[in-house]
Amino acid sequence: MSTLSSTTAATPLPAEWAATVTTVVMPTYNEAANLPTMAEALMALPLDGLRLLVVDDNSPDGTGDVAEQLAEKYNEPGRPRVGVLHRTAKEGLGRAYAAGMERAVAEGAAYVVQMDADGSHPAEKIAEMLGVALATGAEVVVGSRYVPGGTLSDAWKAHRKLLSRWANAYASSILGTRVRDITSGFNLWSAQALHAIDLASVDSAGYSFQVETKYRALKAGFTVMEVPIHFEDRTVGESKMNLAVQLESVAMPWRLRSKALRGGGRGGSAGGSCSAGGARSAEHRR
Ligand SMILES: Nc1nc2c(ncn2[C@@H]2O[C@H](COP(=O)(O)OP(=O)(O)OP(=O)(O)O)[C@@H](O)[C@H]2O)c(=O)[nH]1
Ligand SMILES: [Mg+2]
Repeated sequence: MSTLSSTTAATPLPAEWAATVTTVVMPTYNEAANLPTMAEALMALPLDGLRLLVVDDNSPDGTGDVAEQLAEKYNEPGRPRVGVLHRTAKEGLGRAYAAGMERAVAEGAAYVVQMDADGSHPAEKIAEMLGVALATGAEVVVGSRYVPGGTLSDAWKAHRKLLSRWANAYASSILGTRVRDITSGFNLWSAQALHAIDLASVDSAGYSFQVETKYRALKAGFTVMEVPIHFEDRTVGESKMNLAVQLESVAMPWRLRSKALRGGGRGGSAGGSCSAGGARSAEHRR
């Protein structure tokens, strides 16, 4: 099965596409040791329109200050490249994303990329994800571990791989979606799609934000595509995953489904997804 990654990864985007204002929104909590490396990798990409917005929840390790130093380092007169949204308390990944993505769009982003700060997501794939969105008109492009060509870190033990697979199958089967990596945290969104899904009303405080937002996009009739990525394990710093967050992730698909059944959903069925590798056909529902 052919994949776009093999043909487009090394091909630079046309200059006009590379100039598209694309903001990487990066939530951080105690990521001071990771953030400079992340910023360096992003700022080195051949994407003139790329910006980074760090959303820090007042990290005790001083990540917010590190982010300010990076803004000073990379911002140029008339060319803002790094911004920082300081929030006062740790409210969860989902809340940080909702605030950051809203800010990014308000500041003029045509596309927004969600990305962890711990090195798990490959920065060099952003150009490909943007290229897929611009070439196909897809409003959501998922960096996917579970389409052909997608891979997981060897550091992940078998039980963790199984758990991740299971979490995807669990959410997808309850919600009736066909996105293969609906739990992925590495996604590119058009500003139009973000506006339509109404970030302010998203229920998820934690990681289920990834599932809820994709589900809302599908229900609103937007096309979701998936491109394969390699997912690395965190090597520096600590995971913020905890029991409360996991329980929310278990409950959320049921909550979303019952809300949709009660008529609180946003329009059509949520099935459509399309692999950039050509594994599926796109289903537009507008
Ligand atoms: N602002 C903010 N960022 C958060 C919060 N929780 C997690 N993050 C960030 O969200 C990203 C993902 O968190 P991780 O702890 O790596 O979670 P994960 O990738 O699902 O779990 P691991 O596989 O264990 O790394 C990281 O950049 C975190 O710093 C939060 O409450 N607020
Ligand atoms: Mg992580």
